Amino acid sequence: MANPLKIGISCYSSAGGSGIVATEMGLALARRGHEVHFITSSSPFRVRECLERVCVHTVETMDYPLFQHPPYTLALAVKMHQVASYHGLDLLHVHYAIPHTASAILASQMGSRRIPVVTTLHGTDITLVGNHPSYHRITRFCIEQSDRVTAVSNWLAEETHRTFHTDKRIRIIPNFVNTETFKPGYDPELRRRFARDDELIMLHASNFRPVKCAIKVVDIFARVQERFPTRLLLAGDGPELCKVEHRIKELGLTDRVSVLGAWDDMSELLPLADLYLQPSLHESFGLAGLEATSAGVPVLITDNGGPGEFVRNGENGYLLNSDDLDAWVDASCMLFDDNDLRARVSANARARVLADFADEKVIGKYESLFQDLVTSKAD
Ligand code: GMT
Repeated sequence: MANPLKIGISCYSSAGGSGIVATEMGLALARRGHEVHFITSSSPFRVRECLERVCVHTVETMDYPLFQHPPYTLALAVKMHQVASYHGLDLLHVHYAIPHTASAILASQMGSRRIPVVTTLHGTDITLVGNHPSYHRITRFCIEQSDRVTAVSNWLAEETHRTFHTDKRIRIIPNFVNTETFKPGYDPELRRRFARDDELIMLHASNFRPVKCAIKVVDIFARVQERFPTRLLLAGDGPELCKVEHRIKELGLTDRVSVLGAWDDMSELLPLADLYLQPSLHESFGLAGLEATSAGVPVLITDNGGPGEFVRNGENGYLLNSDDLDAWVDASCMLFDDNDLRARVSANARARVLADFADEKVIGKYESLFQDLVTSKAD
């Protein structure tokens, strides 16, 4: 390692792709010898153990009768500035532009020493929230003011340039996965909790927001299970889950679908699946799909967005139009009909992740970006 850095990381600490990327990256950077300070509303959910060189600083907001909502963005800026000053941080790395970048820019300007700010764009901060009139100008400003901006896919970088009419340089650093944690192989007892040995398993995991189109998963499953003895597992929780449950009942599928709620350890669940489905309207990358791929599970995923940057259609998974349910049913049945094809896609999936998306490789790209930034500021 060239030079150990002191890095402040802010992210959403509940379950969610951006929080997972931020947390796993922070923990990996600490293992590489850097000092990592998470500055978040609560302890990030994957920071389970007490690790050397990792510190969690939680932001407290003060409520007051005049406030409709306590101003978290300001309290976060103050905490960032406090941690940066006391611990001598080299940089602030914020995940998800809204509101983390705004807080970081404020914190950066509060003291006598300007702290460099790196923003990582994850997806909905650009495609669903940042482009809303309430946030568009501030998001553009934040992107422009960041010392470095990264996006998790080429697609997201292009969307950002288009949406914000900016020519700010955006570096692409894709999602990554710990290939030792997410790997093929499962506990047969766990599998038997959900399916008989002669049954196949389809799986979907998400935060059940409208963009994930989880109801389509149920509709696809309903047709596939007419042809193959199959079970469906749904992991995660969110606003659309009650509609999904309603659809399961409407179709008379309650005995064949397990609604699991938030599942803590996806690395034990994913390898149980014979097929993973993610028919989102769009995905900037599709981290859950990448984790499934790493576990050697064939993935059917939306063709709208970044998934095409890790899935080669027909080789290590399938890219499908979210609205074309026939295509999802046909691809599922084709894979269930042909064990050799399924085994080939599964092997290709794992190989592609090992080659290009293993955490060590990708985190090295963030590390180089940080080192270059800190060196350039010291010049
Ligand atoms: O997918 C979500 O709704 C959660 C969101 C987040 O920021 O937590 O995920 C986004 O970031 C992930 C990590 O970079 C990407 O893999 C997901 O594709 C992206 N979600 C969308 O673009 C819808």
